[in-house]
Amino acid sequence: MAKIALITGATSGIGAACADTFAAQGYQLILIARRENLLLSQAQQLTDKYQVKIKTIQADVRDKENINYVLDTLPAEWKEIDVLVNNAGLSQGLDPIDKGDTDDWDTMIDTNVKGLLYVSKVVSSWMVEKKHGHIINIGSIAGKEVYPNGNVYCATKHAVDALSKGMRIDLLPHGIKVTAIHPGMVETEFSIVRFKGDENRAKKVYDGFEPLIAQDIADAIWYAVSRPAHVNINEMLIMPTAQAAATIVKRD
Ligand code: NDP
Ligand code: 8X3
Repeated sequence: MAKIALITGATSGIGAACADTFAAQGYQLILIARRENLLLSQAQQLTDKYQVKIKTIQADVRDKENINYVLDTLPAEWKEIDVLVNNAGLSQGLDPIDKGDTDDWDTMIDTNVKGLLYVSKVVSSWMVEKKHGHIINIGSIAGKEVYPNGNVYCATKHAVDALSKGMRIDLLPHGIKVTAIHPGMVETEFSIVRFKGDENRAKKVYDGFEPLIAQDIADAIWYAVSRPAHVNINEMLIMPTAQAAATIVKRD
């Protein structure tokens, strides 16, 4: 029977690259994101390319009731999830703490921390029953360092770092692996979202150096997932060669 991966935030960037990578490996996919048109076209493309079964769930990970509902009502055979990739996340704004928008703070905390928890609670309970599974949490260099104006986004990613360690401890008795993947700068829709659609400002973030691409992170995730049963990759911090720390980048 094909293995199953559930990927949140699958319509763009790292999540979309993961969907392609897991489908290429023959996994059945459950893909969650808010933009239904993208989910549907992506599922069609992957089905055509790899002939794998895909279930799309148009949902917002912040909506606890709905997340519980859509996961609980999955057919039993789709609850046999081998890999959960907690990828849905975002940054909004880049302002000093006294000038930040509290709605942006709520969005980041609700998505990056609480959304990850809502999905993890349900899926980890199924993994505990089976005594099998692997949870991949997408953290960030922003979960290892704090940079100017990154305040709340960095706090959410520090929370993902702590939660990954906590999950690893709590799920240890059940043989469930937990891996945190911490990327540096990856060129995706991330900066466009951070700067609320300002594509010129977003593009400048990656000017003068070669950033990571989403596939670099999908490759790292696949490396972690494809280790033998007795090996767990606790975490990986993956940077562009031109980036030494959150704010130290060698630009041409
Ligand atoms: P993208 O903006 O390209 O992708 C983000 C994905 O998350 C989209 O598919 C989006 O889909 C989904 N998403 C956002 N909010 C929600 C929500 N409330 N419910 C469900 N899905 C949601 O960015 P990346 O691929 O770069 O980001 C993926 C992860 O990687 C994030 O957790 C980010 O913090 C992290 N990261 C990114 C880095 C970078 O430099 N790009 C570096 C380090 C970490 P939709 O809009 O359809 O819901
Ligand atoms: C995204 C990386 O440092 O650009 O998590 O905020 S950073």
